[in-house]
Amino acid sequence: MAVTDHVDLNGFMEGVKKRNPHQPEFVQAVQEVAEDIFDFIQDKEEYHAQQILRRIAEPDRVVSFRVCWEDDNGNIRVQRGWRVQNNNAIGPYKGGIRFHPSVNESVLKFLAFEQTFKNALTGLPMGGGKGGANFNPKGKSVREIMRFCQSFMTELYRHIGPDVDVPAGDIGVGGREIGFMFGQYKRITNHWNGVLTGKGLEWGGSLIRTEATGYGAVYFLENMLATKGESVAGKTAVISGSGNVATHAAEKIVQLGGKVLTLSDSGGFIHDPDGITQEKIDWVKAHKTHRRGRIEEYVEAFPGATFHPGKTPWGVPCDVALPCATQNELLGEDAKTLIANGCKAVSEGANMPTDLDGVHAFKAAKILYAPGKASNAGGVAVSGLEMSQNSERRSWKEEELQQMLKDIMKGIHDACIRYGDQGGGYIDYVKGANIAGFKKVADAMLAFGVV
Ligand code: NDP
Ligand code: 2IT
Repeated sequence: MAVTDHVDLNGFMEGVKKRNPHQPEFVQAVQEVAEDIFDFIQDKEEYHAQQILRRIAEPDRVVSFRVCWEDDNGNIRVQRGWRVQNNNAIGPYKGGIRFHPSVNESVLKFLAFEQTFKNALTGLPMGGGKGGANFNPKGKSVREIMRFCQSFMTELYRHIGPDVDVPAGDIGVGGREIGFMFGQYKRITNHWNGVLTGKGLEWGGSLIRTEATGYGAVYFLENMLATKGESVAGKTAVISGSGNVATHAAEKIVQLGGKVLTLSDSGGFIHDPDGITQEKIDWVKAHKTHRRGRIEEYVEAFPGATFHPGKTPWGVPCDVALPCATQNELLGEDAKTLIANGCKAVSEGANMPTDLDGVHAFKAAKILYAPGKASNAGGVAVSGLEMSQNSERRSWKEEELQQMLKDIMKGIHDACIRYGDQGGGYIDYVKGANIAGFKKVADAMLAFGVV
């Protein structure tokens, strides 16, 4: 009798839960994928026999390490760092680094798992990984951030490399932190290479990498709306977050003629019924640089707006919604509220911002709903283009990169239609993204045999 977890979805998920106790985010991410993949592989014996999903849901390795650093008062502080290398079937591990107090192994395993499918969807040769630390950059001095980044890289460097694993930014890690980490990598190894992406333009970075995730999420939204003969122009948008992804998503919505009503941070959300214009977005970007300001201060600068402490923005009526802050920030009830208020489309800028109840609600209502692994892939896609430019030792022009980003987002949209078209004008983008991402990785794994 075949030994297999692939008996049925429930049996498979029981095994995942048992092997990953106390890792709810990881279990949630696997469940969302498994719900679609079990349907798809039902009549595909090879995927069962080779235990492909079971293998993708077991990281190649999880490296966990101590990160010591000294704060400005001379206290020795100890943080925990990780790099989760989930799967390198189609290319070197690739994925961001997150610095946030909520970081733990479950969060990074879910992110590395999601990244595996996302990176496959871009069409570029990148495997899936993610890393980070339970370090809180808020309120830290620049020198403290530098010392932390250097200490983090002093361990991480031995696990990464331009053909091995290429980290980038994520929550709490932007260009400044990538600079500190790249400097330390170079100092330890004496190698100048494309080991990190999201680098500064003067030292190997790519044009439009900073903007790519937010812009890409709006390009994906445009592609979805186009299937209904509609566009972003004239639409009202509710956006959460006020970091890299949220501000650039807002910027692209404004450029395409939409009206942005909200932004948020962990303190609450602001609602600006007059619309958050480019000038106001520039204010937010400057204000939130290096996580110094709070979004609530927006209402002092722009008195037409209101601040709603401790709340998420999903109750504000809108045509389109873009969750761009963090995981599980949009719950089942929020999804129902958005649907009841007439929201037509949701494009996720964050990773897994919608919980499973919310995903099921969007699917049941058959609205245009794009999961992060499809709609926020623009960031890692331009990271992939940064890797190519580093290998080529040259820099491509902005127009070329803009076009490539648009083409990649369109390619992901096409892939979602290929596997997610349910007939009757409904496209299940979750299913489409899961199957298209899975198939590419799975077929590569089949070619390699049991390794
Ligand atoms: P930033 O650090 O630039 O901004 C994060 C934003 O989200 C801040 O407004 C922050 O608020 C808010 N936030 C973070 N954690 C929480 C929380 N627990 N509750 C409420 N709000 C929170 O990160 P990014 O914009 O880069 O990342 C945002 C999301 O996009 C993440 O899910 C990330 O994984 C995803 N993503 C990022 C990509 C990139 O290229 N940067 C690529 C693809 C996905 P506060 O300031 O109060 O902490
Ligand atoms: O979640 C993500 O895709 C990112 N944080 C970007 C990863 C990358 O390698 O650019």
